[in-house]
This record gives sequence, C-alpha cells and structure tokens, in this order.
Amino acid sequence: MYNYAKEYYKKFGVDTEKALEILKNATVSVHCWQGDDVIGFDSRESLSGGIQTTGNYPGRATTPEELMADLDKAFSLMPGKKKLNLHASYAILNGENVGRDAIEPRHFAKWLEFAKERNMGIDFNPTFFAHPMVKDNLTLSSPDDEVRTYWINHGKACLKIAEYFANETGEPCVINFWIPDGYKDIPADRLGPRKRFKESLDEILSVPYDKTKVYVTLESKVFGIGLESYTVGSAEFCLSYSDYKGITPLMDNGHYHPTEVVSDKISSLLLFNEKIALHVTRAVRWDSDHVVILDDETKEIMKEIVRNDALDRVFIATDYFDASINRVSALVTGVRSVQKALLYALLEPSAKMKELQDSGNMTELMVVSEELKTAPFGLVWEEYLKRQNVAQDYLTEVKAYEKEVLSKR
Ligand code: RNT
Ligand code: ZN
Repeated sequence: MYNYAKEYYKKFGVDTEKALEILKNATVSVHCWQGDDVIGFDSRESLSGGIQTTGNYPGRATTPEELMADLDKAFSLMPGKKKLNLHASYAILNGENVGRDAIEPRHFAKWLEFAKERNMGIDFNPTFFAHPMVKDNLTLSSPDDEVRTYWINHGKACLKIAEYFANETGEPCVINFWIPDGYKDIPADRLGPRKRFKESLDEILSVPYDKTKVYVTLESKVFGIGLESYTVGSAEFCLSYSDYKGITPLMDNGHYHPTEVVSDKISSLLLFNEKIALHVTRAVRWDSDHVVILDDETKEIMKEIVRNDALDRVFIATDYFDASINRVSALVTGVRSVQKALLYALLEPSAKMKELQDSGNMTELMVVSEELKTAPFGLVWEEYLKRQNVAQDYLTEVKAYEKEVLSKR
C-alpha cells in the first residue's frame, strides 16, 4: 500500500521517502498542562488570567507522579521527536514554602531527570496567572510596585531555570513569556500599563543569559475571558518589543480575531526574525483551546513552514486544554494532528506550485492543489507510524490505561 502511495506522489514530483526523513527529525514541544487542566502543583488558586478549561472528565493528574505517568503514556503513542514543555507552576516544592519569585532549578530536578531519561529537551514558561499576587488581573504591568517586583523576580528566576534546563539537557530551552494583563472594561490609560510591561521585561532581560541556548519568546493575545476591552500584551506590543530586544515573537493561533489566520502571518515574521515560535491550538469562536485536529488552518500553518524551508527556524509547541475528554487521548490526538499536518505539507510539490504562481498559471495551481487533497496521504502516515514503532490505533491503549490507571484516581 505504501508503495502505491509512493508512486502516486511521484507523479506529482513528490518524494515520500524524503518527506518521512524530514518529519522524523521535526520536533514538537508537548505542553504538560493538558494533563491536569492547567492547575499545576504550586498554588491552591483556581485557573485565572482569562483562560479556561471546561469539563470534568475523570482521571485528571493531581500529582507530579501522575502527570509524569500520563505524559509517558502519551509520549509512547506519539511518533517523532518531542520536547517537554513545562510551566513554572509545575514546580515540585515538596511542602517547601517558596514563592514564584524565588523558585530555583532544584524545584525542577525531578522534571529534568524525567526528560533526560527520555532523551528530551525541555521548554519553559513563567506562570503569570492563577496566583494570589495577580492583583486586579495585572502582573508585570501593575501600577503596584510590590506586585510588579514580585513578577519581575519570577521572570528572572525562570530565566535561570531555563538556562539550567538548556545546560543539563544539552538542548536549547525556549522560555515563553505570556502575561494575562488587561481590563474587562474600557481603560482610561492604555499607554501606562504597556510602558510598565516594557520596563518590567527590560528588567527581567537585563539578567545575563546564554542566548545561544536560551530562546526568549513573547506571546501576544487579543483578549481573555473577563478581560475583553484591553490586553496589555497585544500583537503590536509583542512584535515591536521582540524586534526592539532581539527576542523571538510567538504566535498562538487562538490569539487573533476570528478571520485572521496565523498561516498568513508566518512569512512576514520569517522575513524579519531569525527564529519564530508558535503555539498550535484550535480556537472555536474564541480562544477556546480545543484539541488540535487535522483541519485546514493547521495544514496551512505547516505548509508555510515547509514551503519556506523554515523547519529549523520555527519552534512548534502545542497549547490546548480540554477537560471534557480523556486527557491522554487529547494529548496524543493534538500532537499527532500537528505531525500529520506537517507530513501533509511535506508531501506538497511546493517548488512546482511556486513556479505555477509566478508564471501566472493559477488554473493549474488550483487543479494541482485540489488533486493533492485526495492523494493517499493516510498510507504515508501509516508507514511513518510503522517505521516509528508506534501503533496506529492509540485509542485501544488509551482505553486500557483509563481502565487500569485513570479510573482508579
Ligand atoms: C493563554 C496563552 C498561554 C497559555 C499557557 C498555559 O491564552 O495561550 O500560552 O495557554 O501558557
Ligand atoms: Zn498560548
């Protein structure tokens, strides 16, 4: 069956072997927070910051051990290269009374061990939400000196942890800054909070860190739940700041107006940045963070990366959280969908299609694009899973795990 597919794609000038080879080496950074509904282990606060998980499917991981076991199960059902993406709120404090402003690498030693044993790098995120020091929905942009200082110290502490991960794993660490700061209703001063955010970031980034192995990214957003009127870290702010500071912009495809698409933004950012970063999610009417599926926009995003030969310039991470379905399945479905979309993109005769565009042959371009949609893509995917020693049917394994492990929690 695979040979049939191989010949089929050859007619379009596509080498399936080459595609599989590239896919094998493409890394997806897998977010840990789908496993426990973004709750973490370091505070008793419920989720805040304008993001929400809905649903109450049984089996949520409630301890580091449970989360590690669930991630392990999920990783075993995903082909290809993975990285572990952690939030600061997943610090393992063992009863120690440490604030987020004072966390240290040692609070992540168990995570490091976990990643090392699995030959994985780690990405990191300071956690500026779900914490008593978030005052009036503000952190780094707060007018309250004490609040701002607390979160600046958190940022600094996280940079050190990111560097520790990079040093210890031997793989670069992407550390992503996202703050929820904003207002529910119309503010009187839009400049002040943004100026304070800028100054806070400047202060955090004044800490020396090794830029060859720690990549600082900044994630923008359009609005959050309860913060509908104003977002401090808007697209313009984050792009401008990234440019000014020489850090990496991060686009989350749930963070734009519903008719805007990240796939159209990638090329512009690639022209002006050495690296860019993505949070791949699925927004349904709002930044709902549904599980990623193999939909048109996910394919289009991956096409933009592949067509522009930018796989080594784009940090791809998943970011979604659905509490209404089996969480291990959610992790596997989302990550596999990203990988499927990547394969789909790799099976496109992009050079030929560019030529058609440049010669004004839009008729043929449309025909080729449409014909490719019914090419035997699934057979190439199946071959990939076989070569990677990963079962195609992950649901059976997930169900068994649910019965043996999740349902007993
Ligand atoms: C929120 C952002 C952010 C978070 C995670 C938990 O809208 O997308 O990336 O989802 O940091
Ligand atoms: Zn995100």
